[in-house]
Parts: sequence; C-alpha cells; structure tokens
Amino acid sequence: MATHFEIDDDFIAEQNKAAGAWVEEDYAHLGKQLSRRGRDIEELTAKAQAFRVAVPSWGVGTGGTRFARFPGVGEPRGIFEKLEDCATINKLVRSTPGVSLHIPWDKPEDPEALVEFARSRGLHFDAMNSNTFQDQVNQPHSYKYGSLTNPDAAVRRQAVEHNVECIELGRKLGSKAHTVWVGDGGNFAGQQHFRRALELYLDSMRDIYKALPSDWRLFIEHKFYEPAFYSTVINDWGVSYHCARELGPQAFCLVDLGHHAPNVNIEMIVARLIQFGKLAGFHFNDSKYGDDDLDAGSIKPFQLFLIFNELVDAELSKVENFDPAYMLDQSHNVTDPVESLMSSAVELSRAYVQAHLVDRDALTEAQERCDPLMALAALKQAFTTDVAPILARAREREGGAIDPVAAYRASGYRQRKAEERPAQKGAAASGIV
Ligand SMILES: [Mn+2]
Repeated sequence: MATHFEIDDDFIAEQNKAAGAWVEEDYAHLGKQLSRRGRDIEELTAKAQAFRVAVPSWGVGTGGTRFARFPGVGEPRGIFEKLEDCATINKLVRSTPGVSLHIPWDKPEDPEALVEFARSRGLHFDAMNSNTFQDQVNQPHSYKYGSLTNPDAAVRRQAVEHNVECIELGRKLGSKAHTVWVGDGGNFAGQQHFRRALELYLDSMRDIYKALPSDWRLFIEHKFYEPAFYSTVINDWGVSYHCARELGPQAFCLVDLGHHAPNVNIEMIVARLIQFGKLAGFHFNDSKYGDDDLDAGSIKPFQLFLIFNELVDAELSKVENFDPAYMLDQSHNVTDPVESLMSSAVELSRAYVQAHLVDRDALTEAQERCDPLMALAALKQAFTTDVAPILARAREREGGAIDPVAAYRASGYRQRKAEERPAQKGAAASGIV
C-alpha cells in the first residue's frame, strides 16, 4: 500500500501559488463589500473552515443506470482503494474527513486494520448503511419480496440480523449512527397490505433499535418510489416521522434530496423535522426528474441554499439537540467520481456560507411587516453573493487546494491509479440508494 501514489501537501502548495493571485484580490474586495453590509469576512471564512460533510464509500466508483454501467479507469477495487480516493478528496477540499460505509460492499476482514488505514489518512467513519435491497452470494433467504417487511418471518429475521451486524461492525470502526433504507414495497395494487407491511417494518426496526449502543442514532431513510413502482413502505417524511416517534429518542428521519415527489417543498420538510426534534441529517444530491443522484447543487442550487437557510437558522437560534449529519449520496455516470464528490462538497460549503450571509434581522422584519418582496430580497441578496473567495481561502488555510479540480487534474492522480489498479472482470457493485 505504501507505494501507492498520493497527492502530497507540497504539490498542493505549489498549485496554490500559481492559482493564488486572484484569491488575494477578490477576497479583499469581497471583504470590503461585506463590511458595508456590517459583516466580517473572517467570521464567514471560519464557518467555511469548520464545515464538514461525509462522503459515501460507494460514491467513488462509477455508478450506473437501470440499463448499463460504463466503468471508468483506475476505479477502486475494494474498500482500501475507496479510502485512498476518499483521502484524496479530503486532502484537496479539507471538508470531508468522514466516510460513510455500505455493508456488505465494504465489509472488512480486519476492522482494526481498516480503522488504522483510515486514521493514518486523516479519515474516520461516519454513519453505517445496511443493504437488504439486493441478495448476496450464499444468502439463505431472498429479498425479492421485501426484507424487514417480508411476510416470511425467517426473511425478516435475516434482515434484522444483517442490520445488527452492521451496528456491531460500526462500533469497532468508531461510527455513531446507522442508516436504514429499505426498498420494500410493491409493483402491483394489492401486492402488499399497507398497514400490515408497516407494522412488520416497525416490529423489525424495534429489534434493530434494541441493538443500538446508547450513544448511537438510528437514521430512517424514506423514498417515495423505486425500486418498487406502485407502493413503498417508508414512502415519505410523515411515515418516517411516525416510525421515528414509535421507535424512541435515538431514532431520527434522514432526508435524501432525491427521495421526494417532484416539486415537494423540501426546505419546509427540513424545518418541520427540526421543529419536531427528529432531523437525522441528509443525503445530499440533486435531481431533475426522480432519484437522479446528480451532483449537489447542479440542478437546483437555490433549493440547496433554502435548505441551508433553514439549517443555519436553527444553528443560530440554538435549537436544542440540533446536530444534523451531512452526507453526500450520489452516483456519477459521466464524470470522474473524485471530481464530482469534490465539486459537491464545495457546493455544500457554498450554500452553508451563503445561508450565513442572510441578513436575519431584515428577513424577520420583512416577515413581521408582511412584506414578501423584501423577505425574498433578503434571501436573494445572500444567494447571489459570490462567496468563491471565502471558500478558496478556507480550503487554503486548512491545507487544501484553491482550485481542487484543477489541482487534481494537474496531479495525474487518475492516470496513476489506472496503472496501479488494472480493471477487474465483473467490477465491484456500486449503488444508488
Ligand atoms: Mn440515500
């Protein structure tokens, strides 16, 4: 492993020297502009430096569609190589030290070795993710007709045991949360008894909940359709909220941006879950039509900003126990996954800093005076401010790259990995969840 190519800090510093001129000038100019608004640019830069979002281990491989998968070159062939790519992403953007694992795709033979490998690269393990939406080799029971809600108790038992195994493994890896998404549902009217299926889900989840260590959180991820096309057991945030309440104080609702019906007001769902004390966190991505798993902020950047507006509002008003987990969950079919994940991480930082720029006194005043035009203007002023110099400076101060994609391309990382990681026959599964 030691001989594997890595981007080193000196290389990043050199790249920054070449790219740095504009940052100096633009940062100074933006600083002046913001001070006219009574804002301190240094405070915002500190916020950007502190922002964190976890990357999904499955995101560093090329994804696929229902029709085909076009593998890229130098793709990681196992969890250690996935962590190499995650470390590269973090080295350049410095906001992604957490990695979310998917079991059994990432199941390590030696968890201690994996922890050490991650630790030595400045990484740690974020939420665990179970997989009962596909069958594994040598698995006694099939999930073809559901997992946690399957009518057959033996199937449900197998699915529960898999989740408990994920939690046990997560304990060894230093994780503190477990995410459960099930694809259970039906393609035909009448296929599933709606109420009975949800009751079975709750029974299964109660057994999983019992296995949670006291300092862990259980994240319930809903999705309104797919793989089932007629009905899905955990179909929306209302069902998710009900289940989180039923299960107990350690259960929360996870919001994946692609898992809602078209045109749903996601920022409002976020506000509701914050208010009810049940927001687990996010799987960030973007979409045009369905669960497209595109890069964050690539289609609806204003929506992303409005979501962060709710999050920052909660942060600033010190909502009790407000501690959302931020994760990316994307599938990259036509881009280099490392570049896409870096770009998404940058977009989240951008939305977060822009949300911090909202003049909250002006917004509140407009709301109190019933002045919708000025309320929107307060949001738009923040959203249209180009905070790129703040993000660049924040990365630079943390030791990252001013221009992560340019530095990555200049390093020749992907070509080096293509040599180190010759393509495998029947390449590893990558997932869209
Ligand atoms: Mn997801």
